Amino acid sequence: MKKEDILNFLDKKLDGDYAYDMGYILGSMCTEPLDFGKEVYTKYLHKNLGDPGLFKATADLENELIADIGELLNGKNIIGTFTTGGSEANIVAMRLARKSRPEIKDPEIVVPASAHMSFEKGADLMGVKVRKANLKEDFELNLEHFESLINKNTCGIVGIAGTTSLGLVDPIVKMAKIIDDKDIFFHVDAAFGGFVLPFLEKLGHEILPWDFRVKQVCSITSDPHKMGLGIIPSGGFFVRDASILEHAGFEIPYLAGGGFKHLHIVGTRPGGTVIAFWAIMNFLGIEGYKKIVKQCMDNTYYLAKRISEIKGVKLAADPVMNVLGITTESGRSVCEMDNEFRKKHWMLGKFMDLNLIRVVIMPHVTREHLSDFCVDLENIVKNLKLT
Ligand code: 0PR
Repeated sequence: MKKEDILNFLDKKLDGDYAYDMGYILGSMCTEPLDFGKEVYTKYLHKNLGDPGLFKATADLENELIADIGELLNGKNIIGTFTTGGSEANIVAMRLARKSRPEIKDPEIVVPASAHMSFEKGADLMGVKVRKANLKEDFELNLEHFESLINKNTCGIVGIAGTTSLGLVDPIVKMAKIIDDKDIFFHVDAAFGGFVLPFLEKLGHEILPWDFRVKQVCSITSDPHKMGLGIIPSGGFFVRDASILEHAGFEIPYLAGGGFKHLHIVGTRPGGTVIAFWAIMNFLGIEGYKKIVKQCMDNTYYLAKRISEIKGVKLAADPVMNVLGITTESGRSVCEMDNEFRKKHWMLGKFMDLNLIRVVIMPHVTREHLSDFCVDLENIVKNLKLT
């Protein structure tokens, strides 16, 4: 085929996808990467960090960027690596937890019931048991139940800073106290919150410590491809100190650039996304991210207010970050509501276990999109007789 025909074919074929700027994507934690980042990415997309000896300068840049983001997470000399996303970062963390206690025959990790599916995936891969702590009525973690699940087989615990369903932050300091005198690996999943919470704090929001300020926290997931506006796929895994990684790497001796220890699940791994994220972070700076987070929060509060004015539905919880849960006042299932929204093209997240519809107010979501959404919400509530 000719290049022109191929491009025309692809344009037509892919027109069937939803685009972030259509306004309908209200349930995604990804967004349009920053244009400047795309430009940088296309220039460097051949770099392979799976063989870092060939791309030493890219590997250096990765380490510098990790340390910079580590500072944003209130750590010093933080090390780590970029991954394909939060799932890979969480699975790597689980592996480190498991490795940290080789004497445990039947290892377990304790997670809040709100933990992301990636922990189940990791557990399935590694033969680790996941014990899930209940949430309270208000969707916060039931700390007593959490504590009761910790036993001699517990090799790791997980706290979440920005839950997938509601963007809530677990009581990380209290969780840390529970394991203070125990040899248990503490991982914080801030895949979504990692590029929201630091800027919310700088905007004056009161957030309890959740990051490397809490000395028991060993590692953190924080993803560029969510609120960092990075290229898809790019996740981030941050570790407090090098000793944690000592026994965790897989030596690959035959690499063209020289032997290297792999920590990842993948081998070949993009350098372009990392370079692009270095560019994005340096271009936006703290002020740029603060502006983006503020705009997302202003839109979140706008939607929260509009929902509170509609009889029949209510917020599942007060928003901490730019994630909102909508539920019915009567307790009726949100499934029909979700179906009606889908008929009108609104792409939301449906959480059956919590009976809520999730809206993620990403940078691509505008006030106009939300206003249109509320008109449909009002009609759907009326038609379904939810009032
Ligand atoms: N940890 C948390 C707290 C998450 O919310 C997610 C994903 C992950 C880890 C895993 O991250 P990766 O998907 O990068 O591996 N949260 C979103 C979710 O499952 C992912 C997502 C993104 C879903 C875009 C839909 C979508 O359109 O809801």
